[in-house]
Amino acid sequence: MSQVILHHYGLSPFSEKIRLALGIKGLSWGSVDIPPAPPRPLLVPMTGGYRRTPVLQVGADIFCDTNIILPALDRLYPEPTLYPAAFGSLSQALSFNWERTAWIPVIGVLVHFLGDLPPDFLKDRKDGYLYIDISHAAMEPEFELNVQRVRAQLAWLKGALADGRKFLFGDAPSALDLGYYHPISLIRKNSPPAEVDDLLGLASILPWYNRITNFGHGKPSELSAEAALAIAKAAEPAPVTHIAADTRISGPRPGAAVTVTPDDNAKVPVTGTLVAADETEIVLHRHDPQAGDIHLHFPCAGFEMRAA
Ligand SMILES: N[C@@H](CCC(=O)N[C@@H](CS)C(=O)NCC(=O)O)C(=O)O
Repeated sequence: MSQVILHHYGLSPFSEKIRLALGIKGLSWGSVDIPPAPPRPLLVPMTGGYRRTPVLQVGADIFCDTNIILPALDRLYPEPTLYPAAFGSLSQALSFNWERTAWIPVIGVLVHFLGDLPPDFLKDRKDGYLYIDISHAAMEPEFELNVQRVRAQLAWLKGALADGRKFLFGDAPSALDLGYYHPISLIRKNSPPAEVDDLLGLASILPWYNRITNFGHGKPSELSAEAALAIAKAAEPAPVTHIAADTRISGPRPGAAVTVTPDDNAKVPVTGTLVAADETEIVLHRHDPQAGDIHLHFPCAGFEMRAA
């Protein structure tokens, strides 16, 4: 099997979710450091324009969105699992809802502490990613409301951990622990932690938080964007054997030209030929002169597939 390659940047909390998963699984992986904002000219040939971070590459297979990256990692490297049997689906559902609900409030709390970010960065986030102004001036009037919103979500996390358990589903970490962890880490790593702990009432869950921090990131080795692209070009996409039966009775069929677009932000459509889909995953084929034949994998939740 080809080496696992993560295209990411240090400050990206969604990337941290994946780095920690690589740590839990003790994997060696190639680390391609991408800029925090486009242009990313050596990544686009592989992603077809999908613009969010992180992106996971395994040879000529490209996984877009952490909600398909983690299941893919778990399929390729099953031990230890991130989806404990009875709680795998619950983990996916709760993680999706927390990340969606909390993301903008978390950014509101973050910019309260950070102050203003560089104008170019703010413009990129407004025009190409979140479609809102996340400057300090624009977010600050909602600061207290954002604290309420985050605390309301965290109350459930605190409640779930209140009996002193190590992780949400017991003694072993799951994808849900990582999902909850990374937005909290974004705030704690970029503001005075003690102040944030008071503001968000985090004291009781710090042992859980520190346990997750301690997993680390596995064994990354730096890889250039050029080398990653060459690896994709030299590889063939893996046969799609994990999508067993497509029980969908409507929507595009394999072989159809389709677009796949995030439904929340960074709504850049990726065009390709549908290879396979079920109700959890979409696989597209694309051919690019620089990247060769590529399979792109998206989760169904949070993405819209349409006939092209
Ligand atoms: N639902 C996506 C969200 C990813 C996301 O929003 N990532 C941020 C960085 S943490 C991003 O893409 N920012 C804009 C960029 O990097 O271009 C996922 O789970 O992967």
